[in-house]
Amino acid sequence: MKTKCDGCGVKIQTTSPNEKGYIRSDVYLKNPDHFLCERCFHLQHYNRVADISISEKEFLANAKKIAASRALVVHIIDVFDLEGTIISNINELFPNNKIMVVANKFDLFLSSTKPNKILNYLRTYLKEQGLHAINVSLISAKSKQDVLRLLNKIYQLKDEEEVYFFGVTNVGKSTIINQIIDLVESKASPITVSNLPGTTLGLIKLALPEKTFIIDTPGIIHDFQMTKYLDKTTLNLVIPQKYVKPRVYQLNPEQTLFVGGFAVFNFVSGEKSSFVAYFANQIVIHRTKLINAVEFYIKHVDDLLLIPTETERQRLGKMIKHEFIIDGRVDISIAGLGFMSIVGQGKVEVECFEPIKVKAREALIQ
Ligand SMILES: Nc1nc2c(ncn2[C@@H]2O[C@H](COP(=O)(O)OP(=O)(O)OP(=O)(O)O)[C@@H](O)[C@H]2O)c(=O)[nH]1
Ligand SMILES: [Mg+2]
Repeated sequence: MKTKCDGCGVKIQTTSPNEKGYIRSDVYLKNPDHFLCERCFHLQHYNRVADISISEKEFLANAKKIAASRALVVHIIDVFDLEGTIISNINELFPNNKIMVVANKFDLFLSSTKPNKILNYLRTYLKEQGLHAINVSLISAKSKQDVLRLLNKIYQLKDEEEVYFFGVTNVGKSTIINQIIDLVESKASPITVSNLPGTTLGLIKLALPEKTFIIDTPGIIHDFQMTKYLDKTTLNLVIPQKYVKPRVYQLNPEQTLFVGGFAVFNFVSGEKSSFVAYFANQIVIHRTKLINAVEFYIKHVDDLLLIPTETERQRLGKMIKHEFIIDGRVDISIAGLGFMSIVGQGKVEVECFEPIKVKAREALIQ
């Protein structure tokens, strides 16, 4: 008899409806070979969910298990949210494993974006983070061709039967595996996929031809990623599903750009500069005069700026300022949300909620 949910890999139980893995015993007994836990059933059928996720302890326990093997580790990251999704100590977690990095969600960029340029950028970026990978790939889980290319690479690189997909929540691990299930015409049930942090809860093993097993793992939720603090309705607006339209502003000094109610970019002083916003299309970008910015935020945080909601803002806590001196091209990224690409000169102050990582980096899109 199977004891793990097909959708998220959690060990099932029939006694505590509010704990993870719950399934009604009559539902389980009806079809004990193929079933979903209540949480996955709700996610897959009604797009609703109970708030359950894995702890750091469980995440580390999974990592330990992988580290004890010689399996290939495929570290999936989100190319749109590099700062939020790179696990920079991955080599320490897996000192004896081959590590391959896969940057997913390339479809979020304009189709004119050159993959080779992004790949070169990523290689340098990963090195700077102290991350050593035997291969770096750029894909979109939505493209069958990309996933097929990835699968071939995995077969080429792996030494053992088992291959682990590892990464923070929401980078698309399960989506890629579902695409593989489709490509190899496997009879395996599709894995649950959602915008919510912490969708996969246990290890899910997929058998592939030539004695190969891909294992999906639950992602950790970083404290410094915006998505950790948001409810489902907001997450649906904030996690881009389709390509992100770059929004371009020429800013004079003493002007401000609001990124919804999430962040405020104050262009304090300098030369007229270009600000290109790469955030989900549904997030309002609004320009005001710097002198009016505080008043504007207070007045419009719940109507024009709309998100995050008041409850989410309470969770996020107070806002703090980060100061950047710009001279040329630079991106300022907000973990879990997106980035502002700036070309110009001057002083920029970014206000954002205290727990969220706000960082300057070399421009990704040149
Ligand atoms: N645009 C775009 N969205 C993607 C892609 N891959 C995944 N997504 C979306 O990203 C969200 C998260 O996908 P999942 O596959 O559930 O992510 P995960 O890494 O398995 O997350 P956990 O199970 O929580 O660790 C979903 O809304 C997917 O539709 C992609 O290549 N492009
Ligand atoms: Mg998953």
